[in-house]
Amino acid sequence: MADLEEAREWLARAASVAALTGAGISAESGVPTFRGAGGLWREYRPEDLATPEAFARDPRLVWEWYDWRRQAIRTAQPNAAHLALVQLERRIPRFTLITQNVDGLHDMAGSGGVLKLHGDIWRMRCTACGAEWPDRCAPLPKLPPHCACGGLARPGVVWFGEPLPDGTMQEAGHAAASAEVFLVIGTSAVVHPAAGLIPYARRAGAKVIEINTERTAASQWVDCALRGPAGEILPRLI
Ligand code: BV8
Ligand code: ZN
Repeated sequence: MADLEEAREWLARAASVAALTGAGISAESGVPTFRGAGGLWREYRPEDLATPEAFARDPRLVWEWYDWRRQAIRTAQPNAAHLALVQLERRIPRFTLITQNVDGLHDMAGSGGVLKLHGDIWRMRCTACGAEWPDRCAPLPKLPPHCACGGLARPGVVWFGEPLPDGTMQEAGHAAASAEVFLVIGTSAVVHPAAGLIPYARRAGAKVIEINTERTAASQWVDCALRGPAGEILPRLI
């Protein structure tokens, strides 16, 4: 298992790098992770509410959860980990940032062309006419929100059981397959198909570096496991 110094050398020599981020990279910005202590809301688990079935059954309850999350992250700012990835993007000829997060903090930090596998909590989509639009109101004036056409609006995120946005996973797969170094940052690696990118990158020959406060389902695939908060480790790594 390689250490930080070796990982730094891999990055210094790499012409193509890809990074997969999860909720853990936003933890130091005060955004609750999914499976950590702050992830629970009332007595519900994300898997109970982030589904089309839950929304069809009780759109108001699902919107109460999203409105609570939007209020919780409205004032969140990118942390040193998000900013370190912006530095890396400027230095590496081919850099692709793939995120499972819906909080928009990578965009706010200045990352370009972020591949959002699971959508964006700051976008809405009409369930009737399909219109999509940005909305940063938190709290929302009315729950559930509606489209100008009168149709019920839903959060612009990918729920469990829903396919990922067209082309996004393909582009992420291409980036993982052509990466010399694949960074896995702040994800428990339990959600698919996102988590599948990690063994995929490894089999394609990438050096896989995991940055996480604890061991995860991906740890078996990594060449270098850097244990600790991403906000401290990433700036040292790059
Ligand atoms: C699909 C948007 C098919 C919504 C999210 C059985 C096996 C394999 C797969 C499945 C299965 N059964 C069902 C499936 C498929 C399912 C799935 O993977 N389920 C899981 C639960 C088993 N996947 C799907 O349904 C996907 N769609 O497969 O479609 C299909 C194809 C065609 C046609 C129809 C259907 C869709 C999945 C997308 C779900 N949406 N989010 C919303 O946000 O409200 S997923 C949700 O989990 C978030 O996006 C989140 O990012 C993601 C993953 O969680 P993590 O990011 O990893 O966060 P977590 O809290 O788990 O972990 C945080 C980590 O950070 C921890 O490791 C912690 O140690 C670490 N950490 C904490 N602090 C720090 C830190 N690290 C560093 N520094 C710190 N400071
Ligand atoms: Zn509409």
